[in-house]
Amino acid sequence: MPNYESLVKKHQELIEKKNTPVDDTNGIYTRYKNPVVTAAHTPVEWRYDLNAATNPFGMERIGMNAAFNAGAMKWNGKYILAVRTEGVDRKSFFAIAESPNGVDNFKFWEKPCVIPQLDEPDTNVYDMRLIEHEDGWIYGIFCTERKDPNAPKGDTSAAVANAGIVRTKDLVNWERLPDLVSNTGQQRNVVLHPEFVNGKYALYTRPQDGFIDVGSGGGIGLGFVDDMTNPVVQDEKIICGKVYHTIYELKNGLGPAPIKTEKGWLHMAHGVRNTAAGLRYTLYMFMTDLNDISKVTHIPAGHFMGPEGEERVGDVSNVLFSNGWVADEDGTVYIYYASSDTRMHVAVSTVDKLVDYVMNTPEDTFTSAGSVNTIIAQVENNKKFL
Ligand code: M1P
Repeated sequence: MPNYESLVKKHQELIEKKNTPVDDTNGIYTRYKNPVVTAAHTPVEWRYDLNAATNPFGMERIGMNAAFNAGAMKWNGKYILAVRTEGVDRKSFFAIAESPNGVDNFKFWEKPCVIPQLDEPDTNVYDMRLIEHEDGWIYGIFCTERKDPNAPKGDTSAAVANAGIVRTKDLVNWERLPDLVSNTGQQRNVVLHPEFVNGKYALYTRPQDGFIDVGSGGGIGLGFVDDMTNPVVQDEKIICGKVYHTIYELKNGLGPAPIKTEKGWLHMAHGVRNTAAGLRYTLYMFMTDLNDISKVTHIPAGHFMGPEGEERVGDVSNVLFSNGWVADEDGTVYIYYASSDTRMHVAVSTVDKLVDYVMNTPEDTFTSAGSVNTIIAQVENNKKFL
C-alpha cells in the first residue's frame, strides 16, 4: 500500500516551499523563482487509493498531467486560482487552489469543482476566467469543447469550441447557464467585463472559423448580452484584430477581465505568431477608454512577457498564457501565467507600473525601418542625460 505519510510529507514540502523574486527584472514586473502550482501540487488523495486491499503495490491510480491556465481573484482575503487541472486521461477540469500571500503556499481545496452539465455534455472544459461582476455574482466563463457533429467519418479529432458559463456565490456551488450564442462561429477566450455597459453585460469574445484556426475570424471582439441566463451576443465587433508580422499575426485572445484604472481599462491578452518551430504564444497588453470600452487607446509594440528558460518547454512548448490576475488594494498586481500548457507561475507588478508601461512604451511601427527610427529617437533623447 502507499506510504501515505511519506507522500504527504513530500507534498507538504512542495506546497510550503518559499518562493522568492528573481533578481533580474526589466522594471515592469518581477518573475518569481518557482512555479506556483504544478500537477504535483494536486492532493495525494486525488491520486492514490490508500486501501492496501485494493492497492497492494501503492500505485498512483489517477495520474495528473498538468496544472495551468488558471482564472484568479482575491476572495475572503485569499488569492484564489481556478486551475485548469489536466489528468493523464487528457481531460481538464477546474479545481480551486488558494494562497495566503499570492506567491507561494497554494493549496488545492479538498475536491475539484463540479460543473453542472447541459443536455449536451461538455467533452472537455478549460481556461476559466473568474469575474466578480457588479451584479453580485462571480462568473466563471470557460471553453467547452465537444466533438464536431459534422466531422467526416473517421475524423476523431475535429471539435467545436464555445463559451460555457457558470456563476456562483461561494466557488463551491456552481449554477450552469446556457452556453454563449453568437452568430460568428466558434468561440474561445470569452471574458465578461466586470461592469454593466449601458445596462447590458459586455463580453469580450474571440470568434473563430475552426477549432484551432481562427480563419477569417479571430481578433478580440466585444459584444453585448441583455441577460446572462439567455446569453445571446449582440453587436459583436472586433476591437483588437490580428495584424501581419506582429506577435498577434495569427490569432489573439483576451486574458483575464480588465483592471479599471484612472487612465483607462488595463488589458492583458495572448498573441500567437508562426515560426519554423510552430506557434509561439506571448502575452501583450493594451488599454481601452474608460467611457468607451470598444476604443483601444494604447498598445505597446511587441510582447509584454515571452517564455524564458524552463517556461519554454512543456506539453505545448513556446507558450505563455494568462487568464488570471489580481489587483490588490495597495496597487500590487499578481499576474498569474502558465508556461507551455504545463504549470502556473506568478509575476508581480503594480497598477502604476503597468499603466506607465502601456501608455509610454513605443507603439508598433510595423516595419524594421520604423523600429530603427524608434531606437534612434530614444538614443538622441538620452544624450542630454549621459
Ligand atoms: O496551446 C496553447 C493554447 O491554445 C489555445 O489558445 P488559443 O485558442 O488562443 O489558440 C487554448 O487551448 C489554450 O488553452 C492553450 O493554452
